[in-house]
Amino acid sequence: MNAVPSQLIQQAEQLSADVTRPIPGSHKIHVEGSRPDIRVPMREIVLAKTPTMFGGEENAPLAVYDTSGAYTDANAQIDLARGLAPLRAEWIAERGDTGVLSELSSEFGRKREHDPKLDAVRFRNRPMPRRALSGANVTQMHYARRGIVTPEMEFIAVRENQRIEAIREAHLLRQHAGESFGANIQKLITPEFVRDEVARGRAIIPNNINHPESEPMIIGRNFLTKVNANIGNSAVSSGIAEEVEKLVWSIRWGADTVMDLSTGKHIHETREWIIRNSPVPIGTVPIYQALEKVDGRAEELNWEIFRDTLIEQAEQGVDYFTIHAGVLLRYVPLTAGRVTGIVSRGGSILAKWCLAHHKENFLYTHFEEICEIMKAYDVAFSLGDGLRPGSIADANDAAQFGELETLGELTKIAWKHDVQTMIEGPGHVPMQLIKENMDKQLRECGEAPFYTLGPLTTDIAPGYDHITSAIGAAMIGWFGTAMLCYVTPKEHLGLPNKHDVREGLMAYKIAAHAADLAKGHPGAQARDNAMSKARFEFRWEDQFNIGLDPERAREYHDETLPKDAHKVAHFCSMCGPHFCSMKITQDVRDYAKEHGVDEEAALSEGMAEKSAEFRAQGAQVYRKA
Ligand code: IRN
Ligand code: FE2
Repeated sequence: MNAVPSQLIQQAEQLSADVTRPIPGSHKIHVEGSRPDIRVPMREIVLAKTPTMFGGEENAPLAVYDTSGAYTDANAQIDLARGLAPLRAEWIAERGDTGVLSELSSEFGRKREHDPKLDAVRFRNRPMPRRALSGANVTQMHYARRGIVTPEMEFIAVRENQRIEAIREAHLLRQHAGESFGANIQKLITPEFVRDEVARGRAIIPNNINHPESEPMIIGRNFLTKVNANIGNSAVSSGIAEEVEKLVWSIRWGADTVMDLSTGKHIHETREWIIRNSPVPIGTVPIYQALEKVDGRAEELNWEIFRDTLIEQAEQGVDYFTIHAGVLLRYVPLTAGRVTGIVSRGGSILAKWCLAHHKENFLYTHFEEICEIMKAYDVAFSLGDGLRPGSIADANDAAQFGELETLGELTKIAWKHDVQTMIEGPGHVPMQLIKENMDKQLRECGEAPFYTLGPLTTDIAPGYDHITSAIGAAMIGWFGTAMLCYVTPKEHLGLPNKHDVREGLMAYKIAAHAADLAKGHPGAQARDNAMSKARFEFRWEDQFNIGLDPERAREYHDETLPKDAHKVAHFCSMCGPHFCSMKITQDVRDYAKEHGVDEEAALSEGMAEKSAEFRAQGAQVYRKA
C-alpha cells in the first residue's frame, strides 16, 4: 500500500466557505417519521406576504427536496476527519443479520488485501465495517419481498412527498387553476408503496450497510426523477481535498447520487474520504481500480483481482457498482463498422480483455458470484452500457441493443438473488430514436429502473453538451427513465471544474423536474405554482429563492436593477415599467373592480388604453417567454 502524504490529508480536513455558504432565503428542517430517529431532511423556503389593502396575506413556506445533507444545516457541526453521523447504524444493527467484519471469518476466501488499520486517517464517527452473517441476505429488495417495511422505506416515503402541506397547497392551487394539469397531485407515496416497488424490482434503494451516513433515497420511475453527478480524479489532476469539495458542491446543487470515477493516485483513500462525508449514495466503476492494480494492462485483469476489488469497495461502503457484464465477446465485432466504435471506458477495457483472451467476459461468467458479494453488503447493480453509441450515427444499432438484451437476462439473475438492479443507457441518440430505447429497456429488463447518460441529441455543440444532452434527458425522463447521469459543458473536452459541475447539475435538475411535472409526480407542481404566484405578485425575493439557483437569479436581476427598491417593483428591465404584461393584467383586474365591469370587458377596454399608450411611446416591446 502506498502511503498518502500528510499534506493531502490536512487539505482535506477543511472545506472552502464557497461550497458551504448558506442557500439564500431558506433553512433546513427535519420531518419526523413514526420513530424519533427517522428525521427526514428538507429545505424550507420562507415566503413573503402577498400585498393586499389590509397589509398582506400569508404565503405558506415551501418545503423542497434537499440533497445537501448537514452541510447547509446551520446547527450542524462538521468535521471532515470525523465523518458524518451514521444515522442508519441503529437500523442496520437492529435487524440482527449482520456482524462486525473483524469478528467474522472471511466467507469469500481471500486474505484481506486492504487492512483498514493501515488507513492514514480513521474516521471517528464510522461504526465498525460489517457484513451479512453467513447465509443472510441484507438487501432492501430481500426485506421488501418478505413484506418488511424498513425505516429506510418509510424515510423515503416522507421524503418523496415533500410534506403534506405542500401537497394541500398544490391541490388548492389546482382547483384555482382548473383541472387541466396535475391530475395525480393527490396521490401520496406511502411506505407500503415504496416496499412494493422495491419488491417488484421497479425501484432501488442504494444503501450499502457500510455507508450508514447516507440519507435514504430511491431510484424508480414512480418516484421523483433523480440526477447523478460524476466526480473523481484522473492521473493528471486533483487531490483528495478537491474531490471532497466537488462532492459537497454537487449535492449543494441537487445531485441525488455521486459517482467517484477516480483513476489517479490514492484511489482507496480518496474514496474513503468521499464516502465518510457523503449523505448521498456513492457509486463506482470497480473495473477502473482493478485496472490500476494491473498497471493499466487490460489483458492482465482476472476474476480474482476484480473480486477482491469488489469486496474492498463493498467493505468501504460503496452503494452501487457499474458492472459492464453485458459486453459479450460476440458483440464486439458488431462495433467495427461504427463511426465512433466503443466510447465507454469500462466497455473498452472489457472488449480488449475479451479479444486478447478470445474468451467470454469474466464479469458475465462470474455473475452469480458477483451477486453473492452484492447481497452480503446490499450493493446495487448498475449494469453498465459498455456498448452505448458514442455518436448520433451509431444510435440504436445491433451492438447496443444486443447488449441491452443481455442486461435483461442478467437482471433476472440478480433478482433471483434479491439483488437490487438498475440498467445504464445511452449516450448519443437523436430525438426520434429516444422512445424506442425506453420501451425496449422496460420490456427486456422487466421494468428495472433505467439510468441514462443524457442522451445527447446532437453532436455539433462541443462546449454546450450539458444542453444537447439535457434535451434528451428531459425526454427520456418523461418516458420513464428513473435517474439521469449529468453531462457538463466540458464533455468531450476536459475534466469539469466547479463551474462546469454547477452548470451541468442545473441543466439536469431542470430536465428531471420537467419530467416530474409531465408525469404528474405529487409535489412537483407545488414549486411551480409557488413560483408563478410570486412572479405574478412581483415578490422578487421569493422568485429568486424558490428557484433552483437563487444566487444566479439575483445576480442577473442585480445587473440592471440593483437597488433594494427594485426588489418590490412591479416590472423588470426586460419590458420596463410600462410594458409588463403581468402589471397590465393586474391593472385590468383593479379597473374591473373599480368600474364594476367583468374582467373580460375590462380586458378589452384596458388593452385598448395600453395600446394607445404603446403607440404614443413608439417603443419596442420584447415578447416575454
Ligand atoms: C450512465 C449511464 N450510462 C453510463 N453512465 C455513466 O457513465 C456510468 O454510471 C459512469 O458514471 C460513467 C462512465 O461509464 P463508462 O464510460 O465506464 O461506461
Ligand atoms: Fe460522447
